[in-house]
Amino acid sequence: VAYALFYWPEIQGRGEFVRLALEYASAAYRDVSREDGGTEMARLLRDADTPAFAPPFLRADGHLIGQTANILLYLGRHHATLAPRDEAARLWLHQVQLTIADLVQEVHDTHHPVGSGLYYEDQRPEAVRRAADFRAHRLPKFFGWFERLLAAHGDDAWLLGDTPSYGDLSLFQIVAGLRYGFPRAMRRLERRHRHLHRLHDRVAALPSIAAYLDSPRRIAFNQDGIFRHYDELDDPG
Ligand SMILES: N[C@@H](CCC(=O)N[C@@H](CS)C(=O)NCC(=O)O)C(=O)O
Repeated sequence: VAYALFYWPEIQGRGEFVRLALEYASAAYRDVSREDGGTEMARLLRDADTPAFAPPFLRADGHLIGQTANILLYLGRHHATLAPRDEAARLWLHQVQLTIADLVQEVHDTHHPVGSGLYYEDQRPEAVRRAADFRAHRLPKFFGWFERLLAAHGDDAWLLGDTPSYGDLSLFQIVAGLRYGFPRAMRRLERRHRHLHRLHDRVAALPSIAAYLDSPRRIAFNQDGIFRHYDELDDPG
């Protein structure tokens, strides 16, 4: 097996952006913590020469690579299906991916605005305020930007134009996660970002992705992940 992915075994989380890329590339990989419950991941976080600060991280060809966008940059270099060869296009894709990582952090902060180590129930009033601002200002700003990038290539194009890249897979995951977490806000936004919403459905229909989503390897969204559904954080019903 070429790759070993280390990530929390019970959630999609940030690891899902890597899983989607590995699945789309039809790469052989082990999702190690789902086999051993996290023992080896804990050991590597403690003892590795280049320890990740936090999962996900990937072991590949003697490297131990952390940071989701960094892992995707690496995979893109080794799988032509995931990223273009051209340096300018690769850097642009990486830039988009880093921006997706910023959005993921802001999604996380809607339910944990005060402290990641605190229970949601202990920061609920702050979460309600943070989520309202996220829905009103931040989410439309990120989505407006993604929509502009997609629309620039016309209908039924991909982020970089003619062929999908790991960036499209990540945008799929963003839309899927936010539909789970903020169903009412997402319905409100759908008409304004039709390329982005259609991209979600087109990625879900890619044969290798469709097969993955249908398999037991795809963990269901749940209330321990980054995308969570708390009704009071969504648009008022
Ligand atoms: N910027 C990093 C963030 C990694 C991260 O925050 N991982 C979470 C799980 S999704 C974690 O385990 N965090 C533990 C911590 O920050 O102490 C990435 O994109 O990979």
